Amino acid sequence: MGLTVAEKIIENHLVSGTLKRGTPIAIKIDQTLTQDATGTMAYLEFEVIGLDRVRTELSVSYVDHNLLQTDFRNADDHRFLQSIAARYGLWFSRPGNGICHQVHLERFACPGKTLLGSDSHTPTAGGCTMVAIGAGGLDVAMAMAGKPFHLIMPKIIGVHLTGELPPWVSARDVALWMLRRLTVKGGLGKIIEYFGPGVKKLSVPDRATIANLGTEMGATTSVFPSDEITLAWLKAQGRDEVWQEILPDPDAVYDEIIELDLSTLEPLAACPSSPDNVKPVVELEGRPVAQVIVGSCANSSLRDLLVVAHTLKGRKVHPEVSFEINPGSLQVLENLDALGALKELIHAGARIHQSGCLGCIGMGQAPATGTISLRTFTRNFPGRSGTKNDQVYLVSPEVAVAAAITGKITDPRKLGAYPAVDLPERFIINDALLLPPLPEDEARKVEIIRGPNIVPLPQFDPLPEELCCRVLLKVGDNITTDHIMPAGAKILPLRSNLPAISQYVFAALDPEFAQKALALKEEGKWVAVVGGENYGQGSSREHAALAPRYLGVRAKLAKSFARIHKANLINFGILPVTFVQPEDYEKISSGDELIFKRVRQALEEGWEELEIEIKGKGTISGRLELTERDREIILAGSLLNLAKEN
Ligand code: MIC
Ligand code: SF4
Repeated sequence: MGLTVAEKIIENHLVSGTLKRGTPIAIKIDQTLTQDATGTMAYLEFEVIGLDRVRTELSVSYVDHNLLQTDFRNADDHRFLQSIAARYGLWFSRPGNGICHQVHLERFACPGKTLLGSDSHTPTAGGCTMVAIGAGGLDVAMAMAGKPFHLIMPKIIGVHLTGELPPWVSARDVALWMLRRLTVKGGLGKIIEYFGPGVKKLSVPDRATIANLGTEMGATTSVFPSDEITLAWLKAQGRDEVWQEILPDPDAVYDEIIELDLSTLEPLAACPSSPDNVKPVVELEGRPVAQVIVGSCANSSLRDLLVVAHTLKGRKVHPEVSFEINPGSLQVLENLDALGALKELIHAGARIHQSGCLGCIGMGQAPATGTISLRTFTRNFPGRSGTKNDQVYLVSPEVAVAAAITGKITDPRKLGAYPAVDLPERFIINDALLLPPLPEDEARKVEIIRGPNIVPLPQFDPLPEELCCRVLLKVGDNITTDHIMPAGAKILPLRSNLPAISQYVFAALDPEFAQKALALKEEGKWVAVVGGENYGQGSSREHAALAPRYLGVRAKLAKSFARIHKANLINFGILPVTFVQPEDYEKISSGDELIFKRVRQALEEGWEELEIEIKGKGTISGRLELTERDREIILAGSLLNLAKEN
């Protein structure tokens, strides 16, 4: 039987297990990436593991998320990260060099390799045929230590692409079409693999946009084949020596096939406030827009900014619109300039920002009250922009620029001729802000620089025989990690300071959550949180597990969990339990006391279900969907404890 592209790469990296769907596997990780907001914690964890140097083929530490430097704290984090990279043999991408996923695609992505990144959009590199997976910082720290990555072998959805995108329709619309079909949880436990003649019509940055947004479907990763288009991209990056052809076998078998004729697509938009709330732009036309931003790891490549610049030629930004450009990387910015397109943007009235995540993670660029913001970003979860009751629409660069010109949501097909965009055969490559790893003897002499905001990790104790927890919060479906552990300009500087950041856990849902949890902790009591479907979707931030654990959260009971968040809960010894009978969700209220009976024994003996007493209300059954390794981690109290025991 033939293999798909994803199967070929996974098979080549299997350390344990087989390609049998739904079974635990471990894969060798060739490359890792971290970004500053998750990186500080990941390197504190790597230090606890106690190795002298990273044991991957390549590891990169990027600074892209928090560039504001409103006080000493971010600058301290950046210096810490730079000294860590020098000490342990990593590449270091300095602030201003660009968003990790865009820079990785340009400088390091390599067909056929595996990549583990402490950022949920790591699958972007699937556009260059990597099996690239987002994970918590601790999993990435373990991979840097040369340990395999553990996951459940996903199903593979094949998306058969035919036809060609019409004018004014682009890769974003492919992803939005997929999001409408799969929803934010349809990719759970799945890899999305694109194949068929339509693939040839998509450049690597287009493929990367589509792979990037697979994260919003909950997919483990998304993958494209490696063909002559991939070769052209690598040549343009001066890296064609890493190219190899990787195509699906003609008799490859997908677990499910979705047919998509690209020529039938139209401009789409994800409406407030979920990436899967997708509608055709024609249905939204005329709504007034106050802000438009082109940027983020999904849509800020040279192609994206060229389309915008050329469309603006001879036009001006509408007086009611703040039109902002966040270039994906320094390389994008420099090439844009060399092609004369930066001038077009500036002349039309665009505000040019430095390369980085910026408003995508709420670091500035918050929209005005009650106004619509159109963004080529990845997520429009409520409040993520930094403004309460925000109205963020996720769109293609084409739809974005149309609104920047007209001041309202506009079908870009009304703008006339679609500008031709030719990518250079060879990009201007400038690695001025990319520092290579130091040789071992020099690296050993490097001193790690630690500012006062960098606080070492606490110890977490093993699981008790029986868990008695107070339910401090009950939430609904699709709760995001932005709800659990918000980001933004106020909170992001605290990512390397666990006691401080813990104060903001669930801040928007219950501002007193942290206080109440700490008070219970003082009394020696644990806390539980109850959730609905797809609990913990979104970011890979392990702080959404680590900070609650610090506050004494020991169990989460939900209808279902998002993949990365569940792994993070396990890594920090929080028990993820699902309802055997989903209707039991109704039986629990905030304030109830839950007793997870004989929980140690349940984990030690591999039980699939355990009894949960709701004090004064009766007993329900909880499901333990955990591998043997997951059980060992939870019993030990955290993955770090287990690693030390072994
Ligand atoms: C995001 O887009 O939510 C982030 C910020 O990139 C996160 C990582 C983080 O919280 O630091 C992600 O997607 O994993
Ligand atoms: Fe940065 Fe936004 Fe991409 Fe996250 S989604 S990595 S915040 S650009």
